[in-house]
Amino acid sequence: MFASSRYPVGSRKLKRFTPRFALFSSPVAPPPMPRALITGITGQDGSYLAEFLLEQGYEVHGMVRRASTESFERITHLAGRITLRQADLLDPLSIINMVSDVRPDEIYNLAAQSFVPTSWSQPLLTSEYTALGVTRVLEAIRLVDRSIRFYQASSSEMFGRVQEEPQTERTAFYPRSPYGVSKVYGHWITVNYRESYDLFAVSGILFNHESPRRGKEFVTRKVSYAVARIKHGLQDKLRLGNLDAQRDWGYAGDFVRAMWLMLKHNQPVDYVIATGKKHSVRDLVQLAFDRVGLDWQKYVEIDPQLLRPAEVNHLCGDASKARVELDWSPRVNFEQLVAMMVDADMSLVAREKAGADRMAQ
Ligand code: NAP
Ligand code: G4F
Repeated sequence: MFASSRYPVGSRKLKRFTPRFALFSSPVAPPPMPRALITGITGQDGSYLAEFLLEQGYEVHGMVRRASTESFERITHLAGRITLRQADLLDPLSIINMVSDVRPDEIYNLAAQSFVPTSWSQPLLTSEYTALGVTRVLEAIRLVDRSIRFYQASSSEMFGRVQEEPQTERTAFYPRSPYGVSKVYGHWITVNYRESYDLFAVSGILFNHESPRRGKEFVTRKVSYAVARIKHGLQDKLRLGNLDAQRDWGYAGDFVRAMWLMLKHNQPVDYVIATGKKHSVRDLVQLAFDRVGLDWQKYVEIDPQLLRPAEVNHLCGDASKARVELDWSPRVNFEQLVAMMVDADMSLVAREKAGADRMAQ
């Protein structure tokens, strides 16, 4: 069914990608642009993926939810090049209408409640977005057009209390948070719709990936932003939780390329995407403070309130299958990533400080 063609034989996709012959002038008209719909386009990954797909010649549509204040900072620079559609993961009809209007070739389902600690304070909302939200998008595909290719943003958090080291596509899941449990549901419902309805639906099991666009509540960005503020004299302490936790941290720009490669592949297959190297939060902190010439031990304090009810102590992925079958490998290493984030926050804080100084005058 999904064999060698870019899209399933006999599907609307094949027609979209087959060059059509013009009547008179040029012998071959260019193929129509492939069309992608990204849920979660305002998030870290959504913004990088939108940029990447535009570079690949896609027409890009993004789902945004209604809010009294817009949170479009990560995609402002793409204004005029992408189309935003209002819908919500909680509202099935809004998703069906959006998919029906856009008629995408590919859907990347990135929208979720993605912050692990919030999943303990809002477990039901987390399951609504992060678990059931996936079924709502899959149902829209099933009802509107089964030839749409679907990417689900699965997570290494599903491995939780890890059952083997490193983790591969065959490692058993043991989630440790309501977020992780919700992602396991999203993962298996994607597999189930692939097997039940013959959808081209794949799940990318992505390990932690970061960037200067990462939300400031996640540990990498919390550290890089605090380092910049301390260096600029705006803050004197950084409070953190578990310094011993270890993660396999990669660069978000590298990881969104893997999402696209999965949907371009000739078979719908799930992949682990990771760098294969793990570092502790302590390593992260030390590197980040070193970058600006400060001794981290003078500034970091442990706040027991930031410890989690159930911790994922260490994660490290083996992405060999993606390397062999998708020709994917990361280009940015951990040291480069930390340097990139600290440097970006040093510039950001300098601009914020200059703005505050101007306001004070
Ligand atoms: P993020 O920055 O937190 O972005 C989440 C996105 O989801 C935002 O655009 C948010 O919109 C949207 N969203 C949340 N609830 C929604 C709802 N009810 N309706 C519509 N949109 C909603 O996350 P990210 O880091 O880019 O991650 C993208 C996806 O990959 C997530 O599913 C995450 O769980 C998963 N993942 C991330 C990593 C990682 O290390 N980054 C690793 C594995 C898996 P607003 O702007 O309106 O809030
Ligand atoms: O940066 P984090 O909050 O990311 P976490 O929990 O690993 O989740 C991220 O990666 C997942 C992939 O595995 C995604 F699915 C998920 O959506 C998200 O993007 O925490 C990383 C580690 C944890 O062990 C945490 O306990 O850092 C530790 N940590 C120590 N002090 C802290 C802090 N984390 C945060 N957020 N804040 C702290 O002060």
